[in-house]
Amino acid sequence: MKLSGRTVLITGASAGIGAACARAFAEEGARLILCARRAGRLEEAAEKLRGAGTDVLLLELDVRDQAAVMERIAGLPAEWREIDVLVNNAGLGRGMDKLWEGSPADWDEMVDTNVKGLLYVTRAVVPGMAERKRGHVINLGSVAGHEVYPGGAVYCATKHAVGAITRGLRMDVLGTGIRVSTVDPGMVETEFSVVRFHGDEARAKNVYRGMTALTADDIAETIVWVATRPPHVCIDEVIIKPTDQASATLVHRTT
Ligand code: NDP
Ligand code: 8X3
Repeated sequence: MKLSGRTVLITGASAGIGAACARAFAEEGARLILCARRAGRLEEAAEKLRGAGTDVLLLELDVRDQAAVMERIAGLPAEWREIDVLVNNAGLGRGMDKLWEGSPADWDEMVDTNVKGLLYVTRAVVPGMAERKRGHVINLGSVAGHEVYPGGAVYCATKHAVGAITRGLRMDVLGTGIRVSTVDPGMVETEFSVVRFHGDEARAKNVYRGMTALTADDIAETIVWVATRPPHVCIDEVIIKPTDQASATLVHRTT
């Protein structure tokens, strides 16, 4: 399917995979609604994209805020309301403590963002797709939605939930023409680990020590591939890992 002139809403577009998706969809000629909390970051990205001729609308939004999600998406300017592709990417890991020593505040943040935030945005966007009988929801799952690893119980639970929501939505929209996909990466070097370790850059860097991680652009390229299949083709699920990673915990390192 050609994306030229299509409207794509990307959550978590201020960094990492979401920002790379913005660049990749722009290259396909899409119009972009970029959503995140950090308006300054979005503005910087938008300036570059607009300079290259892309039509961009910024949506400063915390996906955990149900009322704001509903109001802001319902209140989009008329020319931006027909969303063709929704990339549900906003998400995070917080902490890697053993479950019984973990922080409930970290759990809330992960569940509220990765699960409830994704649900709110989906609830706000999909009715329009159903009316128009076309659209594509692409969720960011993870290998953490297929496996569980020590210190990752809650993050993995949220990504298992994303898998269940993806499969359930796929069933619920059957017959509407809407496609639903999940792209599930292994290790991608973004700000993810810095956020997970509450800003500890050294600990974050160590996650990717001696191995070649995926880049945000690798994932964006995959997401654009998923979105550009012919309308009768739905890629339900893609699992993509670095060659150096065989499972969530089995990683080949040279140092
Ligand atoms: P980054 O930390 O680099 O980017 C996360 C993005 O999510 C930022 O733009 C951030 O924007 C946004 N975000 C976080 N919380 C909210 C919120 N409450 N409301 C709106 N936006 C929010 O991480 P990645 O790019 O790596 O992660 C993107 C997705 O990919 C996540 O769902 C993650 O779980 C998933 N993933 C990542 C992997 C990895 O190894 N990096 C592997 C597998 C999956 P802001 O702070 O400005 O709001
Ligand atoms: C992020 C990848 O392996 O840290 O979803 O869970 S991992």
